[in-house]
Amino acid sequence: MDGRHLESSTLLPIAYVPIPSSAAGHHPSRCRTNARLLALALAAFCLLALAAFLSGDRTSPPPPTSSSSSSSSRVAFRPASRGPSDGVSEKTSGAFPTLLSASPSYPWTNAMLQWQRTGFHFQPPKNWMNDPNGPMWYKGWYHLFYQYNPDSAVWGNIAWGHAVSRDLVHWDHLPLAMVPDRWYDHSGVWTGSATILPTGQIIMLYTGSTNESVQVQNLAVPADPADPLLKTWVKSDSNPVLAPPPGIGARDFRDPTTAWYDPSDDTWRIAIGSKDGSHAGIVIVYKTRDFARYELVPGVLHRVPGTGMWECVDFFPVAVEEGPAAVEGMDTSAAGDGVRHVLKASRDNDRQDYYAIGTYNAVTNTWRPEDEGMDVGIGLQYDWGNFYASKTFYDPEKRRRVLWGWIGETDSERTDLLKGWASLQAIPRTVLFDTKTKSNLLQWPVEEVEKLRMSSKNFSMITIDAGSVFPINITGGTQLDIEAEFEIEKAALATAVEADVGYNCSTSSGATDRGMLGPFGLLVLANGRLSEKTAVYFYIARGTDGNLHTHFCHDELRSSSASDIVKRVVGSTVPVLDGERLSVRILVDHSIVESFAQGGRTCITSRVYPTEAIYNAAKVFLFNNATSASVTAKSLTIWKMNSTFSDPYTTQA
Ligand code: DQQ
Repeated sequence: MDGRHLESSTLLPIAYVPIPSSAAGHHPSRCRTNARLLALALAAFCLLALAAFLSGDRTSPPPPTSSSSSSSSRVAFRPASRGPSDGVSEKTSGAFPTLLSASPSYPWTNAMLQWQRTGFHFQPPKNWMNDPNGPMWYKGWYHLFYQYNPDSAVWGNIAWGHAVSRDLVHWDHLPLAMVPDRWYDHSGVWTGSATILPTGQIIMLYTGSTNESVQVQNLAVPADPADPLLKTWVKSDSNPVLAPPPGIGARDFRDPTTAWYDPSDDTWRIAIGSKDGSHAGIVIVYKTRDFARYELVPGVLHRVPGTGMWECVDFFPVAVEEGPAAVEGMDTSAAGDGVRHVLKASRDNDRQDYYAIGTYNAVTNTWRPEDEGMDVGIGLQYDWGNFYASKTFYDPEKRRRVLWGWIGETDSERTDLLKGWASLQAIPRTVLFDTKTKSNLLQWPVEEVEKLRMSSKNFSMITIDAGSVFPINITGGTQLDIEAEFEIEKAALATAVEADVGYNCSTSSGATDRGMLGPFGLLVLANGRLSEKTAVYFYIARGTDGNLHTHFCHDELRSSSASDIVKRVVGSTVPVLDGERLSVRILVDHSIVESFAQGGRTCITSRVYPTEAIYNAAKVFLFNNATSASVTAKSLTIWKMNSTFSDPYTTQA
C-alpha cells in the first residue's frame, strides 16, 4: 500500500495481484504453441472438409475445433457472406458458427444474452440494424434513420428505420420511413443523406439497389414538412435520379452525401463513393439545381490507389484556426479562409472508416490531403475498433457537427438470432479539428451523455507498481462513464532506451505483453478472478524514428470465455503533447466499450460478450503490466450511468 492514496476510505483496494497471463484468448501470431495449434486445427479442418466433401455435404465447410476458434479472428475460416454477393460490404462478423454450419455454439444462457442489450446506446427494439442514414435536426427534433431489416436479426430486406429525440440520447421509435417497394429500390433502400435547403425544404437522397441489383440514387421528400416528426416520406416520380455513369460498375455506385452549395455557379453538389478499374477508391461529384436532374462534374474529387471501394463517403468543413470558430461545428456549405475539408471513406476491403483533412477546390473539383502519407484509406481512422459506415450532420441548434457510426456485432449470426437483435450505433460524437496537434480530429461524446451520469466515485493519486493490478471497489460496473488521467514514472521514461521499437497494438499480445513502459490502464467488464476482462490501455514504446510514442489499445482477447466470438487487439498511436498527462474516457454499456484517448484524438470501440463479468459481477481494475515503471492514476472518476429506455412512439410523445 506504500505511496497509494485514496480519497474515499470506503473504496480501499483489496490487494495487489498480478494480471493473469493465462487467458481466455491467446494471440496466434506471437506464440509458438498457438502456431502449432493453428497448424493442427488447419490439418483437422482439411480432413473434416475432405470427409464432408466425400459424404456429400457441400453446402458449408465444417467449423474449426474449439481450440482454433477460441483464439482470434485470424484463423482463416470465413462464413458464407451475403453482403458482397448483393453488392455491398461484408455484413457478417466472421464469427463461428455460421447459420449454415452444424456445430453447436457456446451455450449462451438467456441471462447472458439479455445482459448484452445496452442501457444508453441507440438500438431498435429488435432485429438487424446497420448504417446511420440521413441524420438531421428539424423543428426541435433530432432524426436518425438507419439501415434496418424488419424481419430478422441478420442483414437483408433493408428498409429505413426511424427514430426521433430531443437530446440525442432518449429516443422514440417511429414507423419505418421507407421500405423497398419500387423497382429502383426493390433489393434494398440503402444508405443516404439529408440536406436541408436554406428555404427549410428537406431533400433526402439514398441509394436503391434495383430489381436487378444495380445501384442507383433516389430522391425522397417528407409528405408533410409541417410535421416535425417527419413520419411519412414520398419517393420522387423522377426516380432513379442517377444511374452509374460510364466506367463505374453497376454495384460500385452508392451512398450519396449531404449536398453543399457552390455559389460560383449557384448549384448544389453531392459526392458518391466508388472504385475505378485499378481498384483505387474514388469520389465522384455531381451538381444539381433541383435534385432531380444532375450533371457529372468532370474528373474525380479524389482517388487513392489500392484502397478499393469507398462506401458512405462523408465530406464536410472544419475550422482550423485557433479561436471561437474552432470550438463550433460548421454547416456543410461553409467555406473560406481558415476552413479545411474532411474527406471520410468507409473502406469496403477492411470495413474501417478512414479520414484525412485537406483543401477543397470547387473550381477544379479536387481535394488534396495536407499529408499525402496519411491519405484517405491509408492513414487516420475515426475509430480503431468496430465502427463503420459513419455519417456526420450539422446541428444548427447547438452549432456542432455530430458523428454517428454503426457498431456491428462480433459474435456469430446464430447468437444474434437467439438474442433477436444485432448492432448498435456508437454514442453520437462531436467532431472538431484539433488545433493543438493540427493533424487530427477530436471526437467526444455529445454533452447530453453527461446528463445520464448518476452516482460517482472519485479517486486520486493511486500509484500502481510495475506488474500489478489494483481493484476498484465497484460492483455492477455495466453502465459506466469513466475518466482517468495517468502519469508514468519520469525516471523510467528517461532510461528506456530500447523500449519496444515498432510496437503495434494489433500485432501485440495485448495487455499481457510486458514491455518496459506498458501496458497500463484499466480493465473493465472484469470478473473477480480476472478470467474475463477487457483491457483499455496505453503502451509507450520507441518508434522506428527513435522517439517515444504512445499507443492506445483495446485488448479483446480475454474479454469472454466464449469461443464463438471474433476477438482482437486493436488501436493506434495517440499524440501526446509536451506537458500533457495521459487521459482516457471510457463508456461501458453492457456489450460495448467505447474509449476516447487524449480528448478524442484516438478512439476505439469494442463489442465484448463476457459470460461471468456481467450484472453485479462486472468489476473495474487499474493495472500496470510494465516491467520497469510505476504508473500513477492522478485522478479517476467513475460514474454509474442511467438507462435511456428508448420507447416505441406513441401519439403522446
Ligand atoms: N450499407 C448499405 C450500403 C452501404 C453499406 C447497405 C455500408 O448502402 O454501402 O446496407 O455498410
